[in-house]
Order: sequence, then C-alpha cells, then structure tokens
Amino acid sequence: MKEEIFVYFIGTAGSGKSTLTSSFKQWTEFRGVDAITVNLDPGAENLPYVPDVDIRDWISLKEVMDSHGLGPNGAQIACADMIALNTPDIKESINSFKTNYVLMDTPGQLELFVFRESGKYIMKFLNPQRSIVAYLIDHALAKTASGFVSQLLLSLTTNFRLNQSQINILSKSDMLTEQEMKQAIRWSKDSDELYNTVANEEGSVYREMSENVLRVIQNFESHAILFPTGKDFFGIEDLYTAIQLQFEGGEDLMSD
Ligand SMILES: Nc1nc2c(ncn2[C@@H]2O[C@H](COP(=O)(O)OP(=O)(O)OP(=O)(O)O)[C@@H](O)[C@H]2O)c(=O)[nH]1
Ligand SMILES: [Mg+2]
Repeated sequence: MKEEIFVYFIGTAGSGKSTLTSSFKQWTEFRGVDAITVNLDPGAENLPYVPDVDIRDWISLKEVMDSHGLGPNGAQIACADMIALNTPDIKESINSFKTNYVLMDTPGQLELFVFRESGKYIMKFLNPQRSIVAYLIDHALAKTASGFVSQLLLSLTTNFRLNQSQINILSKSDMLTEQEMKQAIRWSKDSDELYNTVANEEGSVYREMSENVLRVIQNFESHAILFPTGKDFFGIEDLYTAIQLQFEGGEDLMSD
C-alpha cells in the first residue's frame, strides 16, 4: 500500500473547511476510497463529522482558557503552539489507520495554522512529500475582482509560509449565481480580465497597486487553478482527480 496523501483544508474563518472535510470523507466512502478525518481545531464545537483523530483528545480550548487565565483568542494561540508538542501522538494515531487519504481540518482562524510555527512543523513532521494544501476561497469574496485578488494574495501568502503543493478551491459556490461562478473561474484563468475589472472598480492609486499585486500573482501562477465546490458533493470528484494526478499520476483508487 502506498503512503497516504495528506490534504490540509485551510481558509479564513467560516470558509467551509469542516464541511468540505466532511463531504470529501463521505464522497470517499461512496467511492470506496479509504480516508480518515483529523480535527486540528481544539476549539471546535459542532463538527459536521466524527473525526477519526481529534486534537481535542489532547488539548481543550476551554481548559487552556481556565488554567492560563486567557481569553478565547489568547488561548487559541497557546493551543496552536501546544499542538506541535502533540504531533508525535497525532502521527502515531494517524499511522494506526493505514489509509489512503488523511483529511486535515485546520483551526477556524487561518492565521493559527499559517502564521504560527506549529502549522509548518506539523506538515514537516507528518509527510511533507505527500501533502497538499486545499486553500478555500470564500464565495463571498469571489463576487468582486478586488475581493478575489485579496483572496489570491492570502492564498499566495499561505503558499509562501507553508511551501507545499497547493490548490485553490472556490468554496460554497452554490451560494453564487452561475454568472458569478463563471466570472470567478474566468478571472482565475485570465489575469488581464481580472486586472481590467479591478482597474474599473476603483481610482488610479488603487489601479497602480492592483497592477503590481497582479504581477506578483501572475508570476507565481497561483491564479491558475480554481476548483469550485458546494453542497451535494459538487466539485469533489474534480478535486480528488486533481490530487490523484499530483501524487499518483492520475491512478484511481476508486473501487467502481
Ligand atoms: N451553502 C453552503 N453552505 C456551506 C457550504 N460549506 C459550508 N457551508 C456553511 O458555512 C458555514 C461555515 O462552515 P464550516 O464548514 O463550519 O466552515 P469552517 O471554515 O470550518 O469554519 P470555522 O472552522 O469555524 O472557521 C456553516 O454554516 C456551513 O453549513 C457549502 O458548500 N454550501
Ligand atoms: Mg471548522
């Protein structure tokens, strides 16, 4: 059996990470692909899936708040750092499953995973050669060109920090009109159109800044791929196929 692939769902608060972790897992069950879910959010309250490995077994946000006299944000930061200490236990627990896919649901606020050292550390400790970041672009920010550019920048920053393969997802795309979805996909493929739309949105200083920002985005080709996902498993097969292509040259694990 090949080594497992780690998929890290990362995105701003409420962008749909836990829901996508859950629907990806359900989808793999229907298709006979073996996958497990890992919750890395010590403050998660109502997860839409039952995690196979759960950081809350080792760290509780509430306990850290009480024992250190911290508010929720300070405690989240302390927890993020503590996760690194539990990485060997997490690894052992994941290894006990012998699976194909490890679906990693990261903490609510993106900065806890992306900007603290622990996120990087976990990825390196687990399996950096077999890891991919699924970066969720919130549908609400894909409605305007400037919102979309700001999300691409955050995606690029995530890539810069974690230095792993990365794929951009347009999450909750069922909340967009068909026209809005097509427009976001066009922007992801055609940075000239994206630039022209941004330039028409705002004044001249902004235009100059947009031009420079888009040049950076273009250079890293981070705009190139955008996978829309949404309710009723929309987009998951395409996402799975892209990940398989990246690691297994397209070989399919599906049983049917
Ligand atoms: N319509 C629609 N709603 C979605 C979708 N995915 C998530 N949601 C809703 O968006 C909200 C946030 O979803 P979560 O999956 O909890 O998002 P998250 O990124 O894990 O949130 P935090 O961990 O709290 O930052 C919930 O109310 C979900 O039901 C989707 O594809 N379509
Ligand atoms: Mg979540």
